Amino acid sequence: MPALAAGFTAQVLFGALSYLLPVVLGGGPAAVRAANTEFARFGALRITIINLGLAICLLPVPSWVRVLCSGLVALGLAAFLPLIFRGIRASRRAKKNPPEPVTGNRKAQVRATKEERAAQQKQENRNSLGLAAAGVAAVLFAVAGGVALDPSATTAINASSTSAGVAATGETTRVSVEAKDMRFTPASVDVPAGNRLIIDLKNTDDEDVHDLVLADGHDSGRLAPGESTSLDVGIIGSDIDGWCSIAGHKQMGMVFTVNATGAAATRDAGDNDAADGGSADAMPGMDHDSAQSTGDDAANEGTASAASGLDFMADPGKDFSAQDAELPPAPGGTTHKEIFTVTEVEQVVAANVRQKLWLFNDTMPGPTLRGKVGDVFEITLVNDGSMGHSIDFHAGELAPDKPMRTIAPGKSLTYTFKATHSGIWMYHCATMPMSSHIANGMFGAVIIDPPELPAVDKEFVFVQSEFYLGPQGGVVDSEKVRREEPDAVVFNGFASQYDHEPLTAHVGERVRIWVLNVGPNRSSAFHIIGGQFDTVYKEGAYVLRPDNSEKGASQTLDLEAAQGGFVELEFAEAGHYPFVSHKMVDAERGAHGMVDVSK
Ligand SMILES: [Cu+2]
Repeated sequence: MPALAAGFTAQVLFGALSYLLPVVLGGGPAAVRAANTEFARFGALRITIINLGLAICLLPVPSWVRVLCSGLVALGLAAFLPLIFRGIRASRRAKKNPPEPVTGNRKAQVRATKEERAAQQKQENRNSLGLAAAGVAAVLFAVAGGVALDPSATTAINASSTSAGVAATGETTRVSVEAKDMRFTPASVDVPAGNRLIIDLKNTDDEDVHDLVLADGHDSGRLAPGESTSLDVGIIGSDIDGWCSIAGHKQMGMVFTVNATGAAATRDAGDNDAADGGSADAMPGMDHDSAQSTGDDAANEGTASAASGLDFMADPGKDFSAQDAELPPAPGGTTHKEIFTVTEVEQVVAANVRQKLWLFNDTMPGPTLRGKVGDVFEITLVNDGSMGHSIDFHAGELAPDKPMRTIAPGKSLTYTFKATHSGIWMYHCATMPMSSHIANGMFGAVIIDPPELPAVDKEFVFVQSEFYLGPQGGVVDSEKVRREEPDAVVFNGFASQYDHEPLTAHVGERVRIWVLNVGPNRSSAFHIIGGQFDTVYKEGAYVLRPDNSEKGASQTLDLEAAQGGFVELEFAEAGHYPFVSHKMVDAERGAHGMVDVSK
């Protein structure tokens, strides 16, 4: 800053000198003009270089650019000194040899001189323009040279939003940060305002993918387990919030704070921590605003939720076909081998609503497995996703350590379990945060028939789950999951799908309906309007059998998250029988379907 002030002062001083000196030297108009000609030599070039150079030095430019530009400015100023001597010499020479006296036709001569001067002026203007252009070119050359000397420093220019008004100190703060177990360690860094910050980030997690996104738009990109990168944040002028943008990781507490220390430091605009007198320390679940960064959360933030397009009555279109709810009998054999491939695919989840789901074998719910007590299931899990995933089968009893471990993208594992008990069992991704992984589609059912399960005319299976919609085409909104505010509650992965494509049955047929509630947060109250259940099996036991001595029946199968069972009934007459979760708000947001019963 003092150098800049000196530069401007020198310029003003030299400017004044160039006008005063010729007058002081005297010697008539010719002498003054002669001195002026010398003082103005390369004037446009010098003025352009000095002023443009000084202006660039004022910007938050890389230090090499500042060095080269200030060098140019100094040269421009220094060039005036020899011109002063040349001016004095020219003035003296003009005084010694005064112009010849005026003779002949004075009028004609004056006219000729005027024309000459006009032509001369035109030429001078043209020269000045060329010189000014040369000055601009010289400064641009210095800037390019400065950037070439230190290319990484240009990010400092990008970071001007956070460094605005803070003079660069020329110092660099460098910090090593580890990403592991839903935490950044350390979770914050103190940076003297004006310092450049470089974060050396390493993902030391065994299997999960992480990144670091800052509120000012800096983004490390996704790091696979063991991978590392350096994030040049540029000049730090104020505090910056950061977080891992993999869906749900921020909600798990994976947040990071850059604390700008020193008098010049201010909180980021829009962050009221300081105003509230609260702590600016990183806290799980704190809110961040950013529309610039990338990643799951960023893709969700600043964009309208796809929930605004929800219309449970809307026709899903002629291409729509409902998920097959009919359940085939258990296949023969006692060993069931399956490959479950985790994919991340965009699918329609309600009329006009698309989400990027995380799925087992591209379906929501995942494949329904069925067997008998004592059967062995050998599942190969392949992670074709972009982050860590895993699987947990409630149908097996085993130590979760190895089979339920999270595997990185591209990895696979084999999960073998023996079905020791009957029931309709949930399976789901067990990678943190499970709420988001389940809500985004990673669940399914394993049905183990109770021994002597009577044959029926028709079996259906419904898996109830909740949608917490991100933007159109985006992933689950983990904030809504945390607040337990689902946008839709659905059977078999699509809102109200069996209203659009009703299931069918005949009067007098015995119908068994298996229901699994995977949540992740809400309970279910399965009810068929116009029907009564004479058989209820819930969580491993018959609650009700036909022809019981009490002559009792049941209206609702109540299921907490991760509970399941089945009901049986016969429809009394032909008609349209809606089925719902009798938690009415859920029935009104997608947990609703229809059975068309005919004779
Ligand atoms: Cu998962």
